[in-house]
Amino acid sequence: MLKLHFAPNSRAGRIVWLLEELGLPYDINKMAFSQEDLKSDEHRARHPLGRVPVLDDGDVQIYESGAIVEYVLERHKNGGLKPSVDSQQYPEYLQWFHYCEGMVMPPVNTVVVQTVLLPPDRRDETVLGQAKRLLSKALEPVNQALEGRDYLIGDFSGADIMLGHACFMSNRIGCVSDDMEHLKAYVGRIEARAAFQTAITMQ
Ligand SMILES: N[C@@H](CCC(=O)N[C@@H](CS)C(=O)NCC(=O)O)C(=O)O
Repeated sequence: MLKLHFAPNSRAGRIVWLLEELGLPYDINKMAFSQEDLKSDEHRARHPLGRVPVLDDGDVQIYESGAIVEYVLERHKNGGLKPSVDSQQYPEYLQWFHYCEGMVMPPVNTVVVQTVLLPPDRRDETVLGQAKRLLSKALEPVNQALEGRDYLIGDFSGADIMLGHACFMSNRIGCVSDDMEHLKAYVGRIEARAAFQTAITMQ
């Protein structure tokens, strides 16, 4: 049985979303999003930086949300929710899948650090402003790609689990402007998915 090490309001939600979309059974180790839980010796033995998500699958233990999504799709869904390697959609799938952690999440992290995680006296408005501008620029091509499409490569795929979740987070922190209409509509479609709702409300 798959076992997910989870904390609420984190990228671990991506893996709950994935497993729910796929209908795969799983156990869950719910931790608090706290130093006490995430930086415990027990959790650092799973992830050296004390982060989530981490997935156990028998003898396998794996971290990095993107790697976990790929692992589950290949090992447990026979390549489901991803286009075949020789299809036209495949390069785009790879691009948007990796654009998530490569381009969108770094400024999302900075915005969260500068607005929530740091105590007010250590926040820096300049750093926050730079991160918001960078995030807005990073989201513009996503908005354009979604014109006339329901999901990133047309059909719902693993790329949506990754980048769709990052778009949801960007919207939640107030960084998707109303003029990014395709992106706004996309976030709405994601939020309407039952599997996503299960993931995002899990505490
Ligand atoms: N690139 C990693 C990022 C993992 C990560 O930073 N997770 C955050 C939650 S979204 C975390 O565990 N933060 C706890 C901490 O920094 O102490 C992934 O995609 O899994």
